[in-house]
Amino acid sequence: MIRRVLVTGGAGFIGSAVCRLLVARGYHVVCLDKLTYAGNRASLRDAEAEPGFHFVRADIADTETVLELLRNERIEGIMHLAAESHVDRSIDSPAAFVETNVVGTVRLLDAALAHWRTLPARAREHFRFHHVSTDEVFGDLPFDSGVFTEATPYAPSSPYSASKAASDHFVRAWHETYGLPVVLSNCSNNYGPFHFPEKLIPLTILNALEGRPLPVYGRGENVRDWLFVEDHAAALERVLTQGRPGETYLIGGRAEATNLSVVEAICDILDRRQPLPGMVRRSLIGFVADRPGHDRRYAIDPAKAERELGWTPNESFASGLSKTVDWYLANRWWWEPIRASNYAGERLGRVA
Ligand code: NAD
Ligand code: TDX
Repeated sequence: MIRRVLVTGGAGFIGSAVCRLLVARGYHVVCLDKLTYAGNRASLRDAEAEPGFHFVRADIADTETVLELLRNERIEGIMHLAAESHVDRSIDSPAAFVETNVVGTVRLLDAALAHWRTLPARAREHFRFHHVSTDEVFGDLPFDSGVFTEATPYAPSSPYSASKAASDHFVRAWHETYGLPVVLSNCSNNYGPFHFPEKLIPLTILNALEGRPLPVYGRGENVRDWLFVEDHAAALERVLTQGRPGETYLIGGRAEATNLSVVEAICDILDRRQPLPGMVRRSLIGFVADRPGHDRRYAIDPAKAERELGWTPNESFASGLSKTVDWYLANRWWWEPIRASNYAGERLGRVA
């Protein structure tokens, strides 16, 4: 049984949800994070209050430091979430995505393999390297048909998704070539508390709250498949503990929505919670130049995860979105410093 887990990228959006969940379930959690612009110890405030939690600031590419940590902490499972995660930033500066998502993952695999090889036979059998990946590796679906399954061929469109595709391949290669017991999961778009406000949902919530313009790329017709972050974290624990070595699991909430409908829904929730005098927030919506290489539609068939892991989400998109808006309204302490000094909401990812 895995009880001692290293979570990389644990100060990020999904990683912090994973740390909170694992600590609450009694795991010993070591969080390793470089604290890039997207990493934030404030997101770990609750986890840090628990005795079973330990934070280390380090780069996944620092093989020696990671190996020492794996040995000293007697790690039994690695959940690898550290990454550059924003598609628009990958259009502006792709090199950082190769550095962390590809090279960093390979260096982390090296450390994991060196640690795993020194374990006794039984511990080797139970050890897992879990790579947390994205449905974007499968590329672009037509608007009117098709879903991603574990058998869908890789066809990434953006520098971000190309880097995640490459890291998936390296993780699988470490299983096939060296026997490292890996599991992979590819998830659809997450949303929820502690989401960095460069992504569509938190950016829209904060801009709409402040009565600022709401930029919708193209005509807002692109479709994403949304999953509440705590449902994803619960799925990840199951992949780690019940997933079969060498297997991939697709995770998603069967909740497709066009970007325009998501932005409109946020406007309507905020108009009910905090009306702006004399205006409806939908009037803030503006169509702006499209994202280059913008995938039209993502949609996950999560049947394998449901069947083999017994996982289903708790939140519908409507209930999760409403909870998320309420969280941003109640947690200015978390996002006001980010908006003031880290990222104020300017457009990213336009090709000149
Ligand atoms: P995020 O950008 O919020 O967090 C990433 C974290 O990784 C940050 O804390 C950052 O400081 C850390 N990090 C970055 N480079 C590092 C390095 N070299 N060494 C150590 N730490 C480093 O990302 P997120 O949205 O929480 O995504 C987490 C993972 O889940 C990523 O691998 C992403 O590809 C994947 N994923 C995300 C989504 C989504 O909708 N957000 C969906 C599917 C999969
Ligand atoms: O201002 C915006 N206006 C807009 O219309 C922004 C920031 C985005 N969009 C569109 C682009 C996408 O179609 O909204 C959709 C969602 O965009 P993002 O929030 O940037 O997410 P996406 O590109 O879909 O990628 C996310 O989900 C998959 C995460 O950032 C990835 O890390 C994850 O792998």
